[in-house]
Amino acid sequence: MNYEHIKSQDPDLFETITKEEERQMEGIELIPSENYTSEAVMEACGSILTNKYSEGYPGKRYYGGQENIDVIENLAIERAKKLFGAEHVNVQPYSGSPANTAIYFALLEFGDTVMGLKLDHGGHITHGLPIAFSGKAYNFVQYGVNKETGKIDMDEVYKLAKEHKPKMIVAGFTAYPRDIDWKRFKEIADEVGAISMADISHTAGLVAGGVLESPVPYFDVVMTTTHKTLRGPRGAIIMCKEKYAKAIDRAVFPGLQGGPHEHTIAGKAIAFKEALNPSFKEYVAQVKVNAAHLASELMKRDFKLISDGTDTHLILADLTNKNVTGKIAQIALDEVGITLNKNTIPDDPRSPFDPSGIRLGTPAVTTRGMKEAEMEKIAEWIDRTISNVEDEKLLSEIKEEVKEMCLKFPVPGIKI
Ligand code: DSN
Repeated sequence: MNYEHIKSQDPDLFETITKEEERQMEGIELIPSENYTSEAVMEACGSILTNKYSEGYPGKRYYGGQENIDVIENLAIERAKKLFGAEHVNVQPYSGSPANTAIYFALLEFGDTVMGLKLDHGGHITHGLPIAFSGKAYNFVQYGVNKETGKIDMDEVYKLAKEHKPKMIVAGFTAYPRDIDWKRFKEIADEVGAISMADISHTAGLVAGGVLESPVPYFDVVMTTTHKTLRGPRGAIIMCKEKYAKAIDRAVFPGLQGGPHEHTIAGKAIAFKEALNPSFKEYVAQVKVNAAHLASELMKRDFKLISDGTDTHLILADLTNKNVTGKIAQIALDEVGITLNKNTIPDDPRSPFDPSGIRLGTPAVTTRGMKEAEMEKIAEWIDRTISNVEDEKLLSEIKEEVKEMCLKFPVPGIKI
C-alpha cells in the first residue's frame, strides 16, 4: 500500500505503520482469528465511501445521495447470500460482538434463558460471560466440553436444554479446535422449542469453501465476523431465515447501530467475491491441511493438544507439561517473531491473564503460501523457543531463521 499522504502529514504515525509492516512481513502470524486481507479489500476500506452516512437499508434510507451506496450494499448482500446459501443477510454489523448483541436484542427479552459455551471451554465473551453484557442481560446457562475428549459434550447440552428450556441455544466458539455437530444442536433446539443460533466467526471461510459443514441450512440465525478465515475486512454479517429478517434488521438499525460503515461493507462485498472464486476452496483446504500437519508436528514434540488434534484451522495446547505458562510462552515467541495468543484451557486452574495454554492457527500463514514443510519448521521453532525461554542468544538466532523464511512469502499490501 502507498502511504505517501500519511508520510508527509503525520510522520510519527507513518513510522509506526512502517514498523508494523516490518513486523507483519518478518514474523509468523499464528493468531487463529487473524488473516491478511487483499489489497482490493484494503482499497475499499480506505476509500471515499468512508465519507457517507446511510442510516437505513437499500431503498429505504434516511439521508439523500444513496444511489451508489445502495448498489454497494446490495452487492454485499447478494454475494453473501450466494456464498452461504442464506435466505436473508444483514451486512451492517460493525463487528462480531455488536452482531451477537443485535441477535439477542432482536429475538430475546432481557432475562430470557439462553445456552452458550463457557468461556474457558472455548466460548466467547458474548456467549454469556457473567461480567459481559450477554451474561448480565440474559440468563445464560453454560455448557462445556467433555473432560476426557475435549469435545463439546452433546449429552450435557441435551440435558441442560431439557432442564432449562432456553429460548435460544448458541452454538459456536472462539477457542475450540473441533467441528460442530450442527444437526444435533438443531435437533436439541427443536425439541425444547429454542431458537438456534450459530456463531461461525472462526470457521466461516472453511464453511464457505466447503471444507466444513454449514449450519446455514438448519439454523434459524447464523452470524460471522468477516475478517478471520473469510479474509475480508474487520466486520460482521448476520444471516437468518426469512421469518426473522425484519426483527434482525430492526435490531441492527435503529436498535443498536447508527450509520453503517459503507467503506467496510464495500470491503465485505469484495471479500465475498473472492471467496466465491474457486481458488478460495484451495486456500481453505490448505488451511485445514496445514493445521492438521502443525498439530501432528507439535504432538510429535510432546505438546498436549486439547482434544488431541484439530478439525479446523485452530489448535489449543496445554503447556503444563512444558513447565511454562501461556503468558511466558507468548512473550518468548513474540521475541522470535512468532505471534500467537495465551489462552485458557478447559477448567484452567490459572487466570485468563496468565493461563495454562496457547491458541494458534493457520489462516494467515496459508494466505502467504506456506505449506506442510513450513509447518514442520514452525513446530520446531515453537518447541525450541518454549524449551529455552531464557536463552537470549538462541532466541535471537531463531528470530533470524524465522525472518529468513518469512521474507520468501509475501504479505498482501506490503512491499519487501
Ligand atoms: N478476538 C476474537 C478471537 O481472537 O477469536 C474473538 O472475538
